Amino acid sequence: MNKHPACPLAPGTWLGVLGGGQLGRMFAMAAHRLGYRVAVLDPDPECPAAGAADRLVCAPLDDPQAWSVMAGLCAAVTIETENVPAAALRAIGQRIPVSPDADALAIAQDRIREKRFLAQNRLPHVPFAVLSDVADSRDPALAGLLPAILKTSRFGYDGKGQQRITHLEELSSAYHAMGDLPCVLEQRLALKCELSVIVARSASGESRVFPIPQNRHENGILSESVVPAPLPRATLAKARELALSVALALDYCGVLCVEFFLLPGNRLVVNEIAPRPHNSGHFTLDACNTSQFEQQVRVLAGLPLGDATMQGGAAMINLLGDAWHGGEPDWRAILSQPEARLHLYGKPEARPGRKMGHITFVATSREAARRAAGRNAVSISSDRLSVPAADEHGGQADATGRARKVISHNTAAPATATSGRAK
Ligand code: AIR
Repeated sequence: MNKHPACPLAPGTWLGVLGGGQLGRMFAMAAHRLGYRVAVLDPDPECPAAGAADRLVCAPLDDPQAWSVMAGLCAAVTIETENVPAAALRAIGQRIPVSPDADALAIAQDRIREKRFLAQNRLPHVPFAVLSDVADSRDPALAGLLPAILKTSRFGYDGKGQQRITHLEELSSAYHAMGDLPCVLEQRLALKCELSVIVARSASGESRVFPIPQNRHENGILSESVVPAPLPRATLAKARELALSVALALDYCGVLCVEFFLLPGNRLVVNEIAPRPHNSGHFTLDACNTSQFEQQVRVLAGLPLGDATMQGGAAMINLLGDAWHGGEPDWRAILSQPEARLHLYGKPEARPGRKMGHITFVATSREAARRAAGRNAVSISSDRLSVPAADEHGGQADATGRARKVISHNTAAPATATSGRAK
């Protein structure tokens, strides 16, 4: 496989990204800063990355003709979601360098393969069982894993495709409700906290690890990351070591996030692996010398990795679509805070639980950053945001006159276990 440019790609060269969500948008912005041109493959003409890219190849992610267009236009291609078929990277990788490679994506996008990979490489993981058909769900031996979370093997993220299981009798109907698709049953563990380690690794095996955030989730969706995680040095060192072992075992090239659960006794287990920049790494945009997206560009373009350190501390808060229930929030209070860096993704449709943007509070210490975030919590909370007049469709026209569609809040959304989060 064509893995890596022999020498750095010159500015002006086209870099491609498969997927056009917010992660693709931030990749495009970082690539532009270094002088590259960017092509995005996404089926949605209004996807967040479309406005930040030089060219949108508007087609489904599984369209082989579109893969061919990307391979013809770009000098190297990366991804921004694991819902890209591994076959896309395999096909494009025959012609130009891709990162990550198709094998790493195939493992990280499929919970069954991911768990088996961790087990085979003796990396600590959550006890699990694979359910390939409904007969498996009736196996009495599964009682040993309960209480547990049933997760679809593919295509789940932000708490989607997950269900809590307390009694064995619930399992068959839950399996059926998940579409009779291959699943993993994961034991629900008592967690002290969650943390994530973001690693950038070049084709030559050089790596940089970012400061480690501690993450808090609500309803299966990341709500806050605080950096550096307030944990013992030895625990952070162990998390770094394990994340680098994951990257090495995958022979990974690109940016990778390894999410961990911290258990009582400060024991770490890998929750999951994301083969791309990660929401919990958004603080790197404002707080680190090099962001996770710039590292993604650097690896793809064959440039040296950047310095991943930060001074002081940061707290990142996600802005979900719920905050738009009365129309576009009034950002003036946030923008007047010196510690706050507001990022909005330009999504035309605000759905409950949908990631619309984030705010990073950057300060001289983690505590100061948290205090600044706390001070702003009132203005961030959806109840307290000022509500401009809505247009006749229930949406609100933004400054460009484009109506933003606001989908009503579904209060009946099921809660997801802390340990049963997104893929
Ligand atoms: N994403 C990818 N995996 C997990 C997440 N959150 C990002 C990618 C993807 C976007 O979320 O950038 O394209 C999809 O967001 P949405 O709101 O359209 O579901």
